[in-house]
Amino acid sequence: MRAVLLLLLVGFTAHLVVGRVTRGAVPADKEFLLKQKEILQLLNKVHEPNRFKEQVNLGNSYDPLANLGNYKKAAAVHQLVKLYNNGALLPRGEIFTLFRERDLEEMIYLFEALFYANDWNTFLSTACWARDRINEGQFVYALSVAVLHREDTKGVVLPPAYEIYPHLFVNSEVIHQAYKAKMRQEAAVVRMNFTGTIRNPEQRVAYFGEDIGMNSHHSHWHMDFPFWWKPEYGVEKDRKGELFYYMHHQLIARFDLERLSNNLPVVRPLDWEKPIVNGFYPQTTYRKGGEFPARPDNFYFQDLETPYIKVKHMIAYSQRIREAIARGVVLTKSGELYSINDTTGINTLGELIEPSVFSRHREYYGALHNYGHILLGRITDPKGKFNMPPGVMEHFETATRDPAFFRLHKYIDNLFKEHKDHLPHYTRDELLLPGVSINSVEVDELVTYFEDFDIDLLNALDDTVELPDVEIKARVRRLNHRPFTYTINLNSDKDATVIVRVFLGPKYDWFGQEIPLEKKRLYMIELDKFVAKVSAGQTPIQRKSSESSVTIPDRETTKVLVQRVKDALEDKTTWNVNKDLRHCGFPDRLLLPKGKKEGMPFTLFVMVTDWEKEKVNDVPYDYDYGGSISYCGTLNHKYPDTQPMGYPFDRRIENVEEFLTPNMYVKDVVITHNDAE
Ligand code: CUO
Repeated sequence: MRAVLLLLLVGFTAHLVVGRVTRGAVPADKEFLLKQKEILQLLNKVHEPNRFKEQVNLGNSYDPLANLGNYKKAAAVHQLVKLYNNGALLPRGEIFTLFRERDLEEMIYLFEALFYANDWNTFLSTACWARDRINEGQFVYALSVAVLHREDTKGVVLPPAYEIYPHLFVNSEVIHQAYKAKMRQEAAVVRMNFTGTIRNPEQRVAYFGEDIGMNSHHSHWHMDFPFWWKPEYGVEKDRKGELFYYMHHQLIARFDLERLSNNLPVVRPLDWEKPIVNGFYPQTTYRKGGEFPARPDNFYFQDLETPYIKVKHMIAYSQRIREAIARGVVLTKSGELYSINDTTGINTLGELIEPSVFSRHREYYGALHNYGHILLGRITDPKGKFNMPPGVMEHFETATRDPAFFRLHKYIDNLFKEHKDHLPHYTRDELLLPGVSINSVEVDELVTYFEDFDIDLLNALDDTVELPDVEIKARVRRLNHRPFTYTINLNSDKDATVIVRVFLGPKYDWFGQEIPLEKKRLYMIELDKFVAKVSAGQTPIQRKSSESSVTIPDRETTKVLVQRVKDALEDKTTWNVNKDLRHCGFPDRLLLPKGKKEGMPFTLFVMVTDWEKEKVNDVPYDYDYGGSISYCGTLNHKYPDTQPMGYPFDRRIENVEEFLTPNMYVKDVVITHNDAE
C-alpha cells in the first residue's frame, strides 16, 4: 500500500507545488556591509561607553546643531540637543519605558533625528553622537526603529533582542550566577528555570509566556507598528489597527491551546472591578538594580496619580467603546459619526483601543489598552510611594511573562469580537470557490518536545576593555516540534492560483466536551497562509512547516553576525541581503502547541480561495515578503490580501453545514508531546 502511495506521489511530482521561493535576496555590496558593521558596533555592549574608537571620535566631533540643514525636519534634533545640554534627558543607566510620557517623548526626538537624517553619514554621525549621550534604552529602541524604516538601512540585520538586553529575558538567579562566573573569568553555562513553583498552576505554561523567541517577536512587532507612529513619517502602516487586533488575538488563542495542553482552562478576561486572582512574581532584575515589582494574589486595580488614570475611567472608556460597537459608529473629535459597520471597522477600532495616533477621538475613548498595561505595571506602588521600577507589563519584551497580559488582551479581544459579531456572517456564495474542491489533506505525525537553548549573556555583565570576554550563557528549555509536511490534494476544473489558509484549533474544551465550530473559531491559530498554482485536474500541494508565513527561524547570534560581516568584507563569503527582511515573526519552534504525552486531538482546517480576487500587490504569486506576513504584515508593501485577518473565522458561523464548502477541509489530527525526544 505504501509503495503504491509512493508511486502515486512520484507520478504527481510534475504538478507538485513545493514551498515558497525566497525572492529579493541579493549579494550585499561593500557599502551595505559597512553599514551592517556600524550598526552592530553601535549595539555592542550598549550599557557601557562605546568601545569603537572611530565611532567615539565621530560622535565627539559631531555637532548636530551645526548640521541642521542635513535633516529633512530639524525640530526634533534641536529639541534633543537642547534637552541634552540642559541635562534634562533621562540619564544613561536609568530604566526606559515607552509607557512613561517623558521617556517616550525624548525617544521620539531621537528617533526623528535618526529617521530624518538626509543621508547615511548624517545618520551615522547622529547615532554615534547619541550612543554615549542618550539613555541606552532610548538609544536601542530609537536606533532599531530607525533602521527598520530608513530607506538606506533596509535589510540590515539587528542582533537578537535577548542578546542586547539579556536582563529583560532571563531571571535574577541566572544573572547572579553569571556575575560570579565573570568575577572568576570562567566560562559558564547557567541553567534557567521558569518562574514559580509547581504549587502555582500558571507555572505550567510559564515556558510559553517566558519564551525568549516569543518575547522577541512581540517586542519587534511593536517596533514595526509603534503606537506613536505618525502619518508625517510618510511610511504607511497598512491595516495597522487590524493587525493590532489580529496579532494579539492569535497570541491569546495560541496561549489557550498551550493551556489546554497542560490541563488548564482557557484564559478569562480581566474585570476592572474584580480582584486579579493570580498574582505574579517575576524574579527578574533590572540591570541598574531593582527587582521588577511583584503582584500578590487577588489584588484589585488601583487608581494612579501619575499618570492620572482612575479605574472608573477605564470602565467609562469601555462603555463608550461598547456603545460605538453597538451603534456601528464612533464619535470623531470633530463631533462626526464615523461608521465601523464594514470590514474596515476593525481597523478603526484597533486604532481606537490601542490607541495609536490615528485614534478618531483619543479624549473620548481614552487609551484602554496602553493604560491597561500601565495599571497592571504599577499596581503594587500606585502612588509611587516606594519608587518601584516599572512592572513587566511596561515593556513589550517582558509583558507576556505575566499571565495577566493574556487576561488584559482577552478582555480587549472580546470587544473586537463584539464588533465582529455585529457584522453579517459570510454567505455560502462568499465562501465558495467554484470549480475547486479539496479531496483530502495528509499530515505527518505531529510531535513536540523540549530542547535546550543557550543565550549569550555577554551584554548582561559589566566588564572592562582590559579583560577578555569569557563565554557565559544561560541555558533555557524551549518548546520545539519535529518538522512536518502537509499535502493538500485539490481538484480543479481549470488552472488557477489559490490562497491556501491553514488553521489549527482545539477539539475538546477543558471539560472534555467537543467544541462546536462556532466556538472553536475563536481558538483557531493560523498555521500558514500561502499562494499556490493549481492545474486543471488533480494537484497535490505540498507545504513544509518550516515554510509557514506565520513564523521565522531562529535569529542569528551577535557573534555569528559579526563574524559573517567580517568574512564578507574580506571577500571570504557572500552576505545576502533581503530588503524585506523581518525581525517580527512568531518563532517557528512554537508553531504547534505542546499537546499531550498520550496524544491530544486537534482540528486541522484548510481553505483555498481565489488569489486573483484577493491579491493586493503587484508581485509574483510566491513572493514571501521577507518571511512573516500573517502576524506581522509587511514593511514595504500593503497587507497582501483583501480578506479580513482571520478569515473565515473572524465572523459568526450561523450554520455549520452551510459554512463548510467543498473548498474547505476539516480533519482531526493528534499532537503528541515526547519528553524523551
Ligand atoms: Cu502587544 Cu498589549 O500590545 O502588548
